[in-house]
Amino acid sequence: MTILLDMKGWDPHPWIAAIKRADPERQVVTAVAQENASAIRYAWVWRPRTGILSNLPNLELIVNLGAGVDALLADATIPTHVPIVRALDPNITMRMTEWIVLQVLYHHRHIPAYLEQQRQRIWRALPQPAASAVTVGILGCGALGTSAGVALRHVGFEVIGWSRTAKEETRFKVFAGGDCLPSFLGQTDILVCLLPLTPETRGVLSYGLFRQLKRGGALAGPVLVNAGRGAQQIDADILRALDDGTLWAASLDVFDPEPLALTSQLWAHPRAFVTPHIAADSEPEAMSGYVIKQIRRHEQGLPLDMTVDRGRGY
Ligand code: NDP
Ligand code: OXD
Repeated sequence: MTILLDMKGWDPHPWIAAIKRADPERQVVTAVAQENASAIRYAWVWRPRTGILSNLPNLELIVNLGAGVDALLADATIPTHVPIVRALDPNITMRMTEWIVLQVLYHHRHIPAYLEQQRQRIWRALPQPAASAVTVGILGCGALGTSAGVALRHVGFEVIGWSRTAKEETRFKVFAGGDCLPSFLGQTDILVCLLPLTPETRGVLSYGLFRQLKRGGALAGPVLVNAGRGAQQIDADILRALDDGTLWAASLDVFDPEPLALTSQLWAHPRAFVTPHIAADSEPEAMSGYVIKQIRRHEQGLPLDMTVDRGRGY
């Protein structure tokens, strides 16, 4: 019942230690060799090396150690008969909710302007609308979008969402499908993107979309918050929209490619706020405990949470 751990850009040691604490009997390897290939039953991966999962004869489950599976599914060699689950534990969900609420409040409460005023020793109150006068529209109402939306409602914002399929029960109004997108955008003051990256969502955050956001709302203009994936946004369109007033401000955690190029004008734009893909990090201790529980469920023949639908791409 060996676990293969393969993570691009992450130190495996805290993960190995956390797995050992959660399940001391479990063997963990970080490379595939002739003598261990047949013992590997589980692969825990984050952006795995291309081809590493292709020759494991007894692989039963692939665990993606983050919410987004775009990098994993981009590897055409991953075995098609092995189920994939996303390791989406409450820890990562709450981290994302923190980041989204922080960004929405950052713009709503004029933090960039007050930081500038503080630097200049200016004591001046800016007009402050109530949260209830502002509508946050969330693109992608899955696990993360729903959690963030519920938290924003508690703070007092109006919240609406957009998803691919219609929902029977939702905690806030959710528009479904492309036909409803204009009506969703036309009501949105602050646009939050928590979509997975798929062929349909690539490049969705474009100038044409920004122009459909609500005008004349309680804020100085529409705001974009993106923590989905960088390839969903067209950076040149964001800069153009910020410069001509189509967007008032933007908070961006994801870029394509990452890290964001040193030459990008987004770094220095006065109304762009950039973070280095840290909205919701996967934390080894919390996530290993969660994944080990999933594996035990699998070993007892019980259904798994958060299985990935390869056809949909998320
Ligand atoms: P889920 O799979 O739970 O939810 C995805 C949502 O997007 C669903 O509501 C889905 O609709 C909707 N959706 C997908 N495709 C479309 C489409 N073409 N049109 C309209 N709606 C669509 O994902 P999560 O909430 O768990 O995660 C979302 C993304 O957040 C991840 O894929 C990842 O890219 C990103 N992320 C970023 C992190 C960071 O640190 N910046 C950390 C973690 C995740 P439906 O409900 O109908 O299926
Ligand atoms: C994720 C991420 O998808 O951190 O979990 O981007």
